[in-house]
Amino acid sequence: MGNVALVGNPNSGKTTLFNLLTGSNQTIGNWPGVTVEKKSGKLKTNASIIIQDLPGTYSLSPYSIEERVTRNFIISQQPDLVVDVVDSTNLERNLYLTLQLMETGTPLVLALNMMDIAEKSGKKINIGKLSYLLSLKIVWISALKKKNIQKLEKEIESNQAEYTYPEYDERLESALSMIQDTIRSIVPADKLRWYAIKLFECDEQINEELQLNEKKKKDIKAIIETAEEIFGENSDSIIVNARYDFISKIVEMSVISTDDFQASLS
Ligand code: GDP
Ligand code: K
Ligand code: MG
Repeated sequence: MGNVALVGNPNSGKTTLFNLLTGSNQTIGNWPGVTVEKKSGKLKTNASIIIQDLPGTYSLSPYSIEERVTRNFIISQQPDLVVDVVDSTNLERNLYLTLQLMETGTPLVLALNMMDIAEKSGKKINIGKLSYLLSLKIVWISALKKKNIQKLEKEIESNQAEYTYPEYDERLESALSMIQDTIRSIVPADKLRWYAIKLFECDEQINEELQLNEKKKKDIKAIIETAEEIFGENSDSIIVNARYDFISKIVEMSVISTDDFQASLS
């Protein structure tokens, strides 16, 4: 176990956390072929673990350089662990990336950052419940105030980061499972769901990478068209909405607004 990547939305606190975890022990350069900064360093408490500070991103689409660097790193370098740095004051938006990370199948731990100010935003997060509903290990931290960082370091070293995939609308799941059957023989088993979702979204980069034969392309196109007819929207909207539905359900169950609580007491 040696290669750990910090991933998260811009301004979620990745670099602050990276500096805490690595101290002055850092290498700074550029990602190959692009002018995006590449920072790596050894974990202070265990020099056999290399931490990468990946570019901030809201999504794993192939549209921006940051998105491409981050997703290509996760898919082709296969880090031993991804630490998803989440801004807890902006939970819904940040969890949108979390779900996409889970779709890749990468080992994943959630670092729930900015907990020093989360409650000031009028919300209380039930971390145990959120962790259960996402089936992910969650460690709350404050990178700025250096709170609970040791717990996160222990979590990184123990690397128990398995989870079950988020399940979306059953009509979408059935389309995804048909696409999985079509590509089962040509992609790694642990990346089957990632490739099925990307093909369903008609992701250009993945289509080029897989170079499917005409028969498979035609079968997948038919699966997508059927789903689009059932849902009455295009395939990438189907996925986007499925993620947001999933997120709003679990946030509803695990976050209470302290403003409401105050109101009900008075
Ligand atoms: P990055 O874009 O993900 O690398 O985020 P940065 O590490 O650059 O942090 C963005 C801003 O959030 C900076 O102003 C940090 O000082 C601040 N920040 C990071 N972690 C925390 C935290 O736990 N609590 C608070 N209140 N601010 C934080
Ligand atoms: K920043
Ligand atoms: Mg940064």
